[in-house]
Amino acid sequence: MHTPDPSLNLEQDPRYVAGVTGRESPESGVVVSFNPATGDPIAGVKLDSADSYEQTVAEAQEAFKRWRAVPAPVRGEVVRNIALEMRRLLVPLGELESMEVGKIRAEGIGEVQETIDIADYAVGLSRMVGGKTVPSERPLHRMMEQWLPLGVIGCITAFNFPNAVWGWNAMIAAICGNVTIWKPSLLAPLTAIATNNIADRVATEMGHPGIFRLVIGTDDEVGERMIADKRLPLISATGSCAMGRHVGQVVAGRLGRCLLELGGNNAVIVDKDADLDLAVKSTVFGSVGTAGQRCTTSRRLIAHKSIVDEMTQRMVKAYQTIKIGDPLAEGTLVGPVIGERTVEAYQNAIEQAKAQGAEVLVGGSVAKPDGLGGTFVEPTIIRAPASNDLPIAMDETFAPILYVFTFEDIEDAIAMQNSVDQGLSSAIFAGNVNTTERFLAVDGSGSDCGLAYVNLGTSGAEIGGAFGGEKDTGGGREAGSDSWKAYMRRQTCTINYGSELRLAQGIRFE
Ligand code: UN1
Repeated sequence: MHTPDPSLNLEQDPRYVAGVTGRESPESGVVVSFNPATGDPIAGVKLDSADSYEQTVAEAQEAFKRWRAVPAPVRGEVVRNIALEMRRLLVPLGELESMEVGKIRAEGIGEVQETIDIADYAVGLSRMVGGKTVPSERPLHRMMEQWLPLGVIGCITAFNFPNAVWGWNAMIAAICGNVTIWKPSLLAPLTAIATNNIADRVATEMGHPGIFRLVIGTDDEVGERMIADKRLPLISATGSCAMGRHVGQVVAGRLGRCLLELGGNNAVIVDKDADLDLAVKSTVFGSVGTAGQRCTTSRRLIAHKSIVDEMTQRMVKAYQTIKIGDPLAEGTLVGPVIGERTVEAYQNAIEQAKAQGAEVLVGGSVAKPDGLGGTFVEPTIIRAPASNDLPIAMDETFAPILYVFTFEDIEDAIAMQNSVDQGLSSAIFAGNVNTTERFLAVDGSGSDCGLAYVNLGTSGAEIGGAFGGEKDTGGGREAGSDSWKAYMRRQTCTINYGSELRLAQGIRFE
């Protein structure tokens, strides 16, 4: 069980076992977190068992009974203080993330900022999550909706956003009156412990212990139990499409609620009249940021035939100047990928692309910058054959590979953009309003994604909008807009304040 920990001092925490090798071992009951830049173990973390999971859920149910009785704006006050504490610890927490998952310092800190942003948003929301009054067809009757806390929420997160995705869920869930049980990726347990401890410590100090819970366990021991657990009315899960398909089926089997945020295969369309400076800068960030390991990473560039050569040459030039290396060092733009399996997937995708007639324009190899022993790969641009036929580009390879396609007619570009199974993020760079509006067409015939950008890249969403996507991306929406509704249950209330029985639909029963 992960008891509240008032300290961020890793060495003093008895849960860390020094000198353990191997990633996760149910036998020893330990998972080891590695620094992907050096390949060195940082610390071992004790795994939760089926028993400790049970205990966590039982305690969470008790905490829920207390927490739901707290008025929503008072819950907001707790979240406000969590945001203040996250601000105070912004840099060390961001740096811990850099060390554990390899994202560069600016992106590690930026991710914690994203949690602060959603917490601020949730504070405002804590005074707004109300329902509406609906006109009743009957005299002396009132109909209204109210939104009620849902219960204990299960939140499963991936390694690549080990802080903010929890924030999107837990901060909103908290103001809605829920308790969150978080199962983080076993590749990022330290960031999860630090993050959850901050929230739990602040809430506990304010008299509300047990609102933010953590279970760190294997999929078999904890994950499967969690998704099948009827006591968790909502499972919010972020990860691969394969994982989401399994979670979705298990949760649907018990008629629970799912919020899925799964893979993306995001394209950038660049039209003939686009501002190429802007398109190049945005697409470089979109494709190599977080070493290509965002669900919103730009994976396909679909460029008009009149500018495709210039666009790709400029991209290649930019890629040649990108500094790969220690994610915590000044000037590094690309850190390591998370581990060997990603390196293998990267190499395999490049081999397949070549076999399918594509050409590697830049990158394509494993890198060993600054003598570091970690898992680094070169950001890669691959030009599809003139036929645009490149089956490997239909897959999401979670690594910095950008495939380039060519179009003549914007209709073909949109069809190409929509031709993949996933539907998370999409972008267009164009100078003509007719083209950009075509991409956003209100009849739904434009981009089929949950996120659509004009003259911006595919990654880097703000928290104020709803985040998520369609098709194999899973259909869930998190963060802003009305995503809070997923964390509450709606009750339609009808009140007769007269003294006669009046039946709806004019039915007489006398
Ligand atoms: C993810 O990769 O799972 O839009 C989340 C973005 C970030 C969130 C990414 N704000 O790129």
